[in-house]
Amino acid sequence: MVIKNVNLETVCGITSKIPQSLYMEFAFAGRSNVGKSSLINGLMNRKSLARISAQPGKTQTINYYNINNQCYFVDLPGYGYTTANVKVKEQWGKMVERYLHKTKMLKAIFLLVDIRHEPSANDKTMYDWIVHYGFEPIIIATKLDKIKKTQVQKHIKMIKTGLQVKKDAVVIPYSSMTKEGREEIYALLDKYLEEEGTGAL
Ligand SMILES: Nc1nc2c(ncn2[C@@H]2O[C@H](COP(=O)(O)OP(=O)(O)O)[C@@H](O)[C@H]2O)c(=O)[nH]1
Ligand SMILES: [Mg+2]
Repeated sequence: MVIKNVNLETVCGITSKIPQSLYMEFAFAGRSNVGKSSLINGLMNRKSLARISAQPGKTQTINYYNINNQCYFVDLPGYGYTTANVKVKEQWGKMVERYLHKTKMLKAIFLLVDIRHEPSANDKTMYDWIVHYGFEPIIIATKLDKIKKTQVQKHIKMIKTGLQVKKDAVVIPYSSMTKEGREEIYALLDKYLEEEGTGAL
């Protein structure tokens, strides 16, 4: 996968119209601070195009990164971590639901969860929404470098159980520090692009 050109093309606010893209979209979802911007930067090979925020929950926009005029990475707004009873009325919920409802070019969704923790109620809700809209999310277990190698399988199992994923669901452990897991994600993206006849990145 060769990423030559990346460009933050569209930023959608709460009232903006969801754009109808010319190219296939790959969306990234997850709670604030899970490492979404870090993953997107890592995939784009840019240090800080997608902002890495010290203040969780600040980004309430949907950001479209044009990749090589071949596809988009869509950075969805992050949700809170601790809310026990999720109210779909929350801003992020509205935006994410509207996106899932309106987009026509979405090919796959990556759902990020922290490899250290059991998925939260919000993670589960997000997972269920994605399934409801007809997608089987690709789970990225972030911050792989924060746990011991011997603990990885146990934590992946915990995430699968917490989200009640299908048996053959894909969970890719990833670290933005070491970039472990990146090749696996590139391979998936290339597979989708080739399926559509777009050609690998
Ligand atoms: N150790 C470690 N820290 C990470 C990793 N990914 C993100 N972080 C840190 O977690 C914080 C939140 O990351 P960010 O990408 O802004 O999360 P976002 O809110 O989901 O976009 C930042 O301080 C990052 O440096 C990772 O894989 N390993
Ligand atoms: Mg972010």
